[in-house]
Amino acid sequence: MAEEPRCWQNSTFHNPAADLQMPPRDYPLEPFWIPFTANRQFKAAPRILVSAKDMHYVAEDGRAVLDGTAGLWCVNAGHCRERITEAIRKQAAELDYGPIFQMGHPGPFKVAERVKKLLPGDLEHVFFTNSGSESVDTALKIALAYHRARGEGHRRWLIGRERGYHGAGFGGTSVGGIPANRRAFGNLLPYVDHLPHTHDLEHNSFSRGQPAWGAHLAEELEHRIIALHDASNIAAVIVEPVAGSTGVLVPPKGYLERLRELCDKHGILLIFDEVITGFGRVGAPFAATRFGVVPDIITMAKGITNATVPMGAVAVRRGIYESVVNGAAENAIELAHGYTYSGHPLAAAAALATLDLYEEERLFERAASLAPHFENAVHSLREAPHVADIRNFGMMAAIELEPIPGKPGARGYQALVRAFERGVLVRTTGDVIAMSPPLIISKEQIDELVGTLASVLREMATQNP
Ligand code: PXG
Repeated sequence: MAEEPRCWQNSTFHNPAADLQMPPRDYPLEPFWIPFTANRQFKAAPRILVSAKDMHYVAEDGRAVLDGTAGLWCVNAGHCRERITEAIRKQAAELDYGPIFQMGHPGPFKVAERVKKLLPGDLEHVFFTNSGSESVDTALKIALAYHRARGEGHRRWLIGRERGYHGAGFGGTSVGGIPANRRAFGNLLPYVDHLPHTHDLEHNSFSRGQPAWGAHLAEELEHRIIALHDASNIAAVIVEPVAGSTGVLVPPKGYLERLRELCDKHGILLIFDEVITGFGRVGAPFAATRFGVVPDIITMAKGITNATVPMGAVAVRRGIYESVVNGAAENAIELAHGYTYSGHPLAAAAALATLDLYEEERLFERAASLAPHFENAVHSLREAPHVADIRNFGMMAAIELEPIPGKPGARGYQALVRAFERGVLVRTTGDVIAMSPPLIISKEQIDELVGTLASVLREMATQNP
């Protein structure tokens, strides 16, 4: 196969759809209940994407839209990469599906080996799922099963963090710390508590990279959580090393290291949820590598297949796998857990091609080398109207806006809509604008992304001073 040109070398984007007369929408909007979306608001003025290549989407009206969010933090190598789409096409024709309970096919074995090579320490075994949510629920179940296998079944408490996002399953929602995501769903899991989050506008606003303030908040694990529940009852602590969904909260210097020490001291498993931070987003294979803090379990998804086919994974340290597997009776199923589509052949083929692409194009290193330009660009928005904070790490950044009095989230949503109208896709959560472009973005495109936001913010200020 001829080598694909590196897409950041093609700085001019030819939009094929722009030459076409776009057909009218030939489907109704009502039947689809759109996730995590204000359905009535969206359906009144939908934003529909119909195709994509490299750094751009094409909207249904034919406009090219620069992807400032890598889809939903997942298309790390850019869109519709030939290498990956070809691998999926080929696999679909060769082995479409294979049962994965008591049977096997090559794909997931190969992917597990490749992922293992990217992992730090002795994280050596990989369990496959189909999403980040399933990865989180799997990780929590593995943590409980591990303690039980070692005769410590009393360790039942699962500790998340305020403002954490760990997906939409009952486990992830329970350890998650975003109130709006929990409110409607009753009691959720029992035996769950939360650490405080580390964001504080007074102490760490406008930090470039890791804030200097906030490591002491890790002590809350001992001072409050362990004091309350007793260390011997706690199974695991789960955190995003850099929180994504909640608006890019970067760990204070020393914070993750201290969490690791405290978990070690008390026999508590430390889980890093790297669904967003995995596969290059922070300029290294994983945030664990980047911060030099090795957790016991890492959850991942999104970038593992460049988001082409759903796949998630949970990596565990050798001792966890061995305790659970060797702790069970011979010939017994050691972990009664898994999914019909765990290690699906199409996802596995997509993952292998994606990992090849990351490696050949050195995209994790590219992310690391682009990060300073990205940092300078986003921090140039400091003087833009209504900016309350700017934070960044690797190829993740957030601009926190002051809310319009009495209308939280309205300013953020306006920014999303206006940026989209100007041909740039960003993500907003409340009044925080998040950016996480594909790692193939060029410096010029970073400037375009940030420049567009600057004019959007100025324009909005004239209407909503
Ligand atoms: N953990 C983390 C850290 C995540 O960010 C999940 C788990 C769940 O993954 P799935 O694949 O089940 O969605 C996520 C997902 C956003 C946004 O813009 C973030 C996610 C998903 C959709 C939107 O903030 N993260």
